[in-house]
Amino acid sequence: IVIVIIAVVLGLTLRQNKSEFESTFLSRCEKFDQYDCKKVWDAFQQAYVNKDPCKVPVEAYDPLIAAAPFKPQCNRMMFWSKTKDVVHGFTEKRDCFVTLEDTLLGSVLDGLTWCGKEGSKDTFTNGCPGWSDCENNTVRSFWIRASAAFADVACGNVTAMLNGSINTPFNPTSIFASVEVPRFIASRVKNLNVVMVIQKNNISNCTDPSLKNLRQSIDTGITFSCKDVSESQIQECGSKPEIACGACW
Ligand code: N1C
Repeated sequence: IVIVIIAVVLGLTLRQNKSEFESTFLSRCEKFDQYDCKKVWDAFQQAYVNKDPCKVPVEAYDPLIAAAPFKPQCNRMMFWSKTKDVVHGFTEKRDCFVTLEDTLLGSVLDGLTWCGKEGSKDTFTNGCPGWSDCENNTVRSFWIRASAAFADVACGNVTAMLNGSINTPFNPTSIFASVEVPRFIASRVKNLNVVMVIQKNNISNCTDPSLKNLRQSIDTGITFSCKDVSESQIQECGSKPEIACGACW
């Protein structure tokens, strides 16, 4: 009996408690059916655990993408750059578009920071490198890999919301420009429709020179359009379900 008690106590103290991060990951994951969240968690962890957080290449997340692949949702896929709040304010209310954050991996990791450490099998949420502290950082490599996989399945009419309140709405250093647009291929994607979000103090619109770069960088065969739409019009459509998705702008 004494031995059994000692064994149980030892086992309990040695067993690592689920971290808050893992709990968040699993509870967000479990909102999606048809996925084995424990498997997804394991595939996720292997990408960065026990590694220098600045030495996690984009490919480290390949097994994670394979464990939770993206399904194409033709004519409904929404991309964005510097317009996250407007986009999600809209997509939360209306079932018109699917963003990366509506997929399992995007929703599970949205807003989170994580990294590993050499010589440790834990996940840390403090002291992780920032977005531009080093090239191959844990969080940035994830978003690049996930965005690439999401763009790889884009098909039909693709929508992108860009920000008319900044100097360069189509910025070559953004994930949208550097990772997603180059993956839109004419055999899958018919049109790229840009919605330029116009606020009161907008400084650019569809005539901005950076949009010419976008038009020129898309695969030949994909048609391009750009429409200036006020933020209030997007919000109005978000709150009026009687307006058809296709009639929002
Ligand atoms: O660099 P960005 O914009 O152009 O990236 C946005 C682009 C979208 O189309 C998404 O599909 O890339 C995808 N994406 C996300 O879905 C996402 N969710 C949260 C890219 N980054 C994402 N984040 C965080 O936003 C990420 O941690 C990073 O800090 C920003 C990048 O957004 P951006 O510069 O506005």
